Amino acid sequence: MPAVVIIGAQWGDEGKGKATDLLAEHIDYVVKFNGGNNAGHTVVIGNEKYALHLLPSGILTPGVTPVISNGVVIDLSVLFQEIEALNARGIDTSKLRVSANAHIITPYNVIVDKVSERFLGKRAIGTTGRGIGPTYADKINRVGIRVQDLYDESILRQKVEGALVAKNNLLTKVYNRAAIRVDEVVAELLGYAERLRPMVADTALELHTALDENKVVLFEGGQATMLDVDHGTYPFVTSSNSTAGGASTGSGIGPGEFKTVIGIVKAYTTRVGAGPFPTELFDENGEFLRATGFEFGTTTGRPRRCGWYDAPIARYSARINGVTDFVLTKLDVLTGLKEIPVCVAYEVNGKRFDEMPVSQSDFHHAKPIYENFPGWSEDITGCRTFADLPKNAQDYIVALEKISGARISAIGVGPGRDAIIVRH
Ligand code: 2SA
Ligand code: GDP
Ligand code: MG
Repeated sequence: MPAVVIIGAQWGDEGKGKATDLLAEHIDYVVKFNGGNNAGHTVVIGNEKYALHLLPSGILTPGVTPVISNGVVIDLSVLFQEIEALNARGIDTSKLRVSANAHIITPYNVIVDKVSERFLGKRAIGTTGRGIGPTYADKINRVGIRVQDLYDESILRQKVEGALVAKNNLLTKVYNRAAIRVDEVVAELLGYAERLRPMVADTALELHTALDENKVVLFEGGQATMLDVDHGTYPFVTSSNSTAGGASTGSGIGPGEFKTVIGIVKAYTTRVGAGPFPTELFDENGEFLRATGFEFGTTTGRPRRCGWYDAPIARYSARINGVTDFVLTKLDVLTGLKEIPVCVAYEVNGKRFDEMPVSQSDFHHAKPIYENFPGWSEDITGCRTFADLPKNAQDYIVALEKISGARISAIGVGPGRDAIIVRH
């Protein structure tokens, strides 16, 4: 399994951090290939809880080389804050490698993210306000600032000037804000250059070399399939490819290398931010899932929208990502429910859809068709084999596996690192 990809199969916060961290003991490199500090991975090790945003969660495992590859957008102030916070808790971050081609989230892109959301009003995406969308927009628009630009002051200045022409027009004429000064931005960015220099690398070359030497490289996706800019519920998505294909373009490793694609799927569904969500619950069951699963944003603290498991979405994710194995997380959160509904198909204007409708309007109006499964009341957090689980929990997993498009190879039964049942 030299190149392994982990992706979220729903709308994020499936517990990817825990799965990455679990596998990290077998791996040599962990690569963050998309997104930025919009991500939030909570990892619990013993009594210690770590919330990571920009750094890959594999950084917590001694001996692993963490890599931030070209597909990531980096807020340098957050990068150094996270490094310092981990160092203060005794975590070694000295092996971190950062791609020279990764794009930098500039201070003006954070401002543009926040003001443009405000101006969208009812049509706002509900972004994390971290400057992610505007930074990827600059990248695609070819006015982005890359890590390597920090080491050529005149190029950096030209690029910042270029990027600010349109931005300052927009900020002053449309958004009623003060213009941003080139000198201030350049000085701020240059302030990080020397600290960053030892980490800057040709990460694609380093990863190729590692794979040639049969090292195990884990690619850790941020956000999730339904938030992917191409395959998610556009425009209510993030601005990167958070599906398995993003691991290839976001790192410079050819698609043929990825033989194992692990989809992380929660035993129910959550979403943060705006956009369609057919199985969303507005009743006491939704409250139960939020409270029991502690469903609040790791980055922003926002309450997450909660709903039942959606099998057409799991199948869609299995297809889009080429999922070889699912890890089903948070099964313990369902303990105590008498009945557990699972969405098996949708109804839109009287018509049944067994798969995700391609039309966004149809998906906005999709009503879930549920099948009910009997619940269990036994505490399952101590279960470590499939056979330890109550019969109804076993049946629930077997039923999900049949309708989700790939085998369920592991099951999370609690937040702790060891609270997992490995089946395959
Ligand atoms: P952005 O900031 O441009 O990426 O926002 C666009 C949409 O993507 C969603 N998004 C997320 N959804 C779930 N989890 C994320 N990470 C944090 C977490 C979120 C938090 O782990 O809890 O703390 O609020 C994440 N990042 C982006 C976002 O909600 C928008 O719908
Ligand atoms: P990520 O964005 O996919 O990395 O997920 P987050 O870290 O944002 O959210 C997942 C949360 O669920 C974290 O607080 C984890 O500690 C927690 N978690 C992960 N697996 C399990 C599990 O099996 N059971 C329970 N109860 N919590 C879990
Ligand atoms: Mg998260």
